[in-house]
Amino acid sequence: MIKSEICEMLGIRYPVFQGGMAWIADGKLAAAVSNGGGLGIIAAGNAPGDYVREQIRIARASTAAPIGVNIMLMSPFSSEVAQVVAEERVEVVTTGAGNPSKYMQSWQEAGIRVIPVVASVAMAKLMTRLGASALIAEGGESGGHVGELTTMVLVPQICDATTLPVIAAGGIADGRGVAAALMLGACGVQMGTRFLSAEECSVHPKYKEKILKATDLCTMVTGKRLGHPVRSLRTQFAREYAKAEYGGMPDEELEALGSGALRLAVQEGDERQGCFLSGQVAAMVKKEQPAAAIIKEVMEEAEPLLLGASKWVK
Ligand code: TUI
Repeated sequence: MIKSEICEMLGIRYPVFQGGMAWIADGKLAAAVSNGGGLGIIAAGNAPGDYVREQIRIARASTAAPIGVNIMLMSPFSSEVAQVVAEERVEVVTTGAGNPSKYMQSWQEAGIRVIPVVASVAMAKLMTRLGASALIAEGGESGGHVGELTTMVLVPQICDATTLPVIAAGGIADGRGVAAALMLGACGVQMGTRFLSAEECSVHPKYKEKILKATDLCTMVTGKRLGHPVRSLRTQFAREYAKAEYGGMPDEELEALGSGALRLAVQEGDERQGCFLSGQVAAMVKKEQPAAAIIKEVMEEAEPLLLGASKWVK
C-alpha cells in the first residue's frame, strides 16, 4: 500500500487526485473518485456559483469521503464560486490558471485546505508564504491550460522551493508515472485524462472514443498568441484554430472562434467545432472502467516498481 503525508492530511486512502476538468468533472465523477479512495474534485470551470453548489450537493449525497472543488481563476464567476465553496465547506479547494492570493484567507477561515496549481517556482514560494496546505505542480504535458515547464523539470524545482507536500500532475496515467512522480519528490499525483475514460465520467461518448483511439502525437497546443495556451486533441478544429492564430486573425475573432468550443466537445461531441482538451497521455488510456478501478490499478502498478527500484543500486 502506498501512503504519504497527503493521505493523512486529507483523510484519503490513496494519494491520487482527479483533475478539475472544466465542463467534465461534476459531482458524480468526484463522488466516484472519492469513494474509490482518491480525492474527487468538482470543476467550477466557467460555471456560476449555483451550478457548483448543486454539484457539491450531488457529490455529498453519494459519498461521505472528502471532496474538492477546482476554481478556474480566469472565470468571470470565480469570486462567486469562492464564496460558495466556503459556505458549503468543501474539504479542499484547488485553483488553476491564475493567482488565488485574494481568496486564501477567507478559505482558510472557513477551514478549507487550499491546494493551488502552480506552474512556476515563484508562485510556489508565494503560495507557501500565504498558507497553502500543499501544491500541485502541473507540467505542460497536461490537458487544458498549460504552463511552460514539463512535469519532469517542474516537480523537483517546486519540491526544492517549498516545505509543503507536492502533488505531481501532467503526463501521468499509469503506475510508472506514479512511481516516477514519487521519485521526483512528489507525495501524490493528479490525473485528468485517465479519468476521462471512467464509467462515471459523463463526457459525450464521442469524446471518450477519441481519447481511447488517440495515438502518441495526437495532442497539440493552441492559444499561445492570446496568452492562454491550451492542449487539446489535434482535431480539424484545433488545426484550423492554429492556422488562424498564426495567419494573423484579429484577437477578438480568434477569441470568438474558441469560445464555446469546450462545451461543444463535452456535451455534443461536436467533431467539427468542439475543442477536445486532453493531456499527452491520451494514447495510454486504453479502456473504460470504474473510477475506483482506475485508482486501484494505477496504485497496484506503482507498488512493485517502487519496491524493485533498489535493483539499480549495485
Ligand atoms: O487550469 C488548468 N487547466 C485548465 S483551465 C481550463 S478552462 C480554459 N478554457 C479556455 C482557455 C483557458 C482556460 C482548461 N484547463 N490547469 C492548472 C494550471 N494553472 N496550469 C497552469 C496554471 C497556472 C498558470 C499561471 C497557475 C498559476 C499561474 O499564475 C499566473 C500568475 O498570475 O502569476
